[in-house]
Amino acid sequence: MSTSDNNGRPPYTAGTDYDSIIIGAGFSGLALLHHLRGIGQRSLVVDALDGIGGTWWVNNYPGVRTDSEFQYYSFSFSKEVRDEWNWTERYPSGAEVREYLNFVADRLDLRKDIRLNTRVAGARYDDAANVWTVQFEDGTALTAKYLISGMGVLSQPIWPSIPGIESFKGEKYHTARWPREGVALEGKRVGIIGLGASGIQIVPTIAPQCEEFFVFQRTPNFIVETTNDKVDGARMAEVRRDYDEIFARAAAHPFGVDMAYAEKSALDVTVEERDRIFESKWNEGGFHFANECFNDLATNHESSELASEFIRKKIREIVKDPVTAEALCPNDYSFNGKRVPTGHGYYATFNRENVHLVDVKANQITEITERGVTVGDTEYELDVLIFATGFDAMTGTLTFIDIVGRDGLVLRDKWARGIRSNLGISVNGFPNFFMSLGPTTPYSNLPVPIQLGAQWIARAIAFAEKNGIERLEATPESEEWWAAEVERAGRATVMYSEGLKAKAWFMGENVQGKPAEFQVYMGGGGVYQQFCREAEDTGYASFLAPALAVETAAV
Ligand code: N01
Repeated sequence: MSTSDNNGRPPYTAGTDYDSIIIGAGFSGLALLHHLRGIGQRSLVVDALDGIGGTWWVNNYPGVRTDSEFQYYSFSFSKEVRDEWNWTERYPSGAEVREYLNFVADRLDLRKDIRLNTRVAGARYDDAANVWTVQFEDGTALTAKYLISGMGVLSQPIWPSIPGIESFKGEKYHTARWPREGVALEGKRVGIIGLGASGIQIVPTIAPQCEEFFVFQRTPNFIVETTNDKVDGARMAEVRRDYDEIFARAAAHPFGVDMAYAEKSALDVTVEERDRIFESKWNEGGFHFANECFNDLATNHESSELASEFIRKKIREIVKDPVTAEALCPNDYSFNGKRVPTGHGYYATFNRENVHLVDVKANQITEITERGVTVGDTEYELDVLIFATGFDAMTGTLTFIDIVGRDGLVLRDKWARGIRSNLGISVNGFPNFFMSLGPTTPYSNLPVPIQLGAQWIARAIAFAEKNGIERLEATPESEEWWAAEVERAGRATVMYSEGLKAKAWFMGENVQGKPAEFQVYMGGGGVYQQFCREAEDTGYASFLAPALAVETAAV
């Protein structure tokens, strides 16, 4: 039941501290807070960190920057923010994205409803009262009718289980927990384990500072290099003028980017034409290569392999030592088998004399000692050891804490049998619990589904409040439908077989013991948004769990 207080403030849910509690003060939390305010909700954002920015606050390792171009790596909903914020680089640095998010928080006056340094221990739903109690690690608790996760998709870091990891006496860092004050690397022997999107950004950035730099590589990535041009006033003005169109195109695009659609298969052109197209998109850099060369690099194995061979050729051209070049070439899986990172001089870094690639695929790391890393008979002595070993993606933050729904059902236990949700937004057994970027939301440039998801959740809650619907909760049928669609769409791509071979995080394969299943929706952002619109158009029928469907049918 909603009431309003007598100070002219928006309505609030009687008997609770807030209407909604949002966990996470990154892109998701800010968008959710803004849009929930817009429908009159009294909301609180809580975050364990000591600053605003979520993933961009905590991943402050050297070289961190977006893999997406600035014009679609931001919100489109606020005219004030759009008019006043100036991006300075084609691929903004992590520091600039952090500043942007703080600017958003200030400009939209969000800060007063954000509580930092507040770590959630768990949350429990009380069915009789229809209230969520959020328990904090300091022993305090708050209640709300709605609980919304904006905890991020790649936020639960993984430290590998290498024997002796605790014994290392030098400095040890994870890229996702990099010290805010920075790390002095000059004159030091440095090692890095992990070469996904995080590792490949830090490697070229710190290589000039290290005395000796040992890069321990288990699985090489296909990396598409790029250039990072400055964004001037004229370019900003152009983007500002077209912002709505840019966002709309990104929202319709399978991967949430504003890019052209390739019309041809890589198999339908001559060898010369194929090379010309690959070359031109390689020169445009970053995600342009994966998205704009051909229409089947994500769906046809032969085409994906042709792209793989083109990148292998580039690696051999850039890296002077042929043995190192060969070791950097992925041969066990093909292009798109791992999330393809955008490089900033990664391959050329291996031409530096102080940089040594150590192939730990065949000859694995046997242990970490107090002095360094042992591979076979060789011990590499190090002063600093960096882990860029990734995350328990998509589900990790949600299963790390106890989220307890109806009848004591724990989300972690429910998902141990396989991820189930309706559109990655709502879970049966967890009424009035929503997820921004929940597992099985699109594999995408993320600010786009974050904004659209926050707007969708706000409209759903507004609809429920207006129509006296007390609980929004995925129906069991919708969960089975969505799980089947996620599986169908995923298996239609090369990401399925190649992702399994490459042990990609999007298959859950990077975490020991995690069942192999799609963690994201591979059917495309535009298709996903269409499903979300359909759910809305049917009065959220698939979010009204059976007992309630009857009760609300007359609304
Ligand atoms: O993590 P990853 P990430 N011995 O899981 C290695 C997003 N992101 O943090 O492949 C040796 O990709 C592991 O090796 P292998 C983006 O979506 C975005 O880099 O399992 N190596 C792999 O090389 C990205 O995809 C941005 O053989 C071990 C690495 O650790 C996602 O986050 C920037 C090992 C983990 O790579 C994750 O990226 C950063 C071991 N025992 C991240 N254990 C931007 O957009 C693990 N590895 C800018």
